[in-house]
Amino acid sequence: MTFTLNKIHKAVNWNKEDDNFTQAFWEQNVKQFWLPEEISVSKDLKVWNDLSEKERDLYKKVLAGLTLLDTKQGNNGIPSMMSLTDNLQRKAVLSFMGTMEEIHAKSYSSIFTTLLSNREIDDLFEWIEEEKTLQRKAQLILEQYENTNDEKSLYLSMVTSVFLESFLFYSGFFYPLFLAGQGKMVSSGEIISLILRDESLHGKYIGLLAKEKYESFNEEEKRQLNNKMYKIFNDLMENEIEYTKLIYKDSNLEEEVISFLQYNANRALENLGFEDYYEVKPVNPIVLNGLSTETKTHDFFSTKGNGYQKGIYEELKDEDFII
Ligand code: MN3
Ligand code: MN3
Repeated sequence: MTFTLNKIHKAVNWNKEDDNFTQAFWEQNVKQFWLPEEISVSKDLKVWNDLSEKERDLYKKVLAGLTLLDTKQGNNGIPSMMSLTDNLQRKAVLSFMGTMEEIHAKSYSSIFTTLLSNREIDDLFEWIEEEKTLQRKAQLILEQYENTNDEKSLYLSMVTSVFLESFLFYSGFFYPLFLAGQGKMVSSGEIISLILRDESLHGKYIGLLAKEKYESFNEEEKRQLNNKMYKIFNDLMENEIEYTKLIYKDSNLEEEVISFLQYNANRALENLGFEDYYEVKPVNPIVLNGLSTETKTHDFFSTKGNGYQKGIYEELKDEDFII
């Protein structure tokens, strides 16, 4: 058989460092690996049943919104960035992160299956499809991800990804952190903490890739990209505030969630190398308490942290076999 080789096919070589951060991020990503099956959500059932109807409704809706974001990040966000990334070690880190997005998306389902009836789960997934602010959020993100075809659009997709992971998620994280900070829904809160820790790492890594790419543009290109970035930022924030006001209505938490969003929006801009956009009010200490999970391991290259220990499963008991 004869054939003409039209390009050289390269294999990933981990024996030398392609840059001074990717291998460290690979190691940290792998070290943080976790599965929802390792956390026993059923411990939350008692507290769940004691929550009011409105509290339960809010809780399941924030998780539903997060499910949609993780689905899009795994299916569209990461692949769009991978498609234009030539460096093979970087591609591998992105691929691993994409797998974690699918694990995040699946972990919400493991919470739903423990706390909700099949009927409630079906209704919730229907709500995702019908809620306009949620659909608009997905559309705004996908408009960028699905148009990743050159270096500038790749940069803007990285920007969008950092906004999604370091800022948009936090309207959803707020409530589980708020409850867990008061000792409620602690196991589900543990899952949220693990997701949050992953997103912090992802936001940092993609932020570094974005900053490097940004430096490859000339001043005029940078100016144009800045305008586009702030347009995406403002469109997303406007919609996020509307979404927050809608799902948090009756909770008396709307204003605090919006402050929390602004606080995290500043962190997202920081990951991208930009100044704070908002003067933020202090974050609710109960939520900060839940967040401290993250700050404890903010030096990502330290321990796995928290109450989470990999490989600890609940022992099977006789009653587990009673159907
Ligand atoms: Mn995720
Ligand atoms: Mn992520």
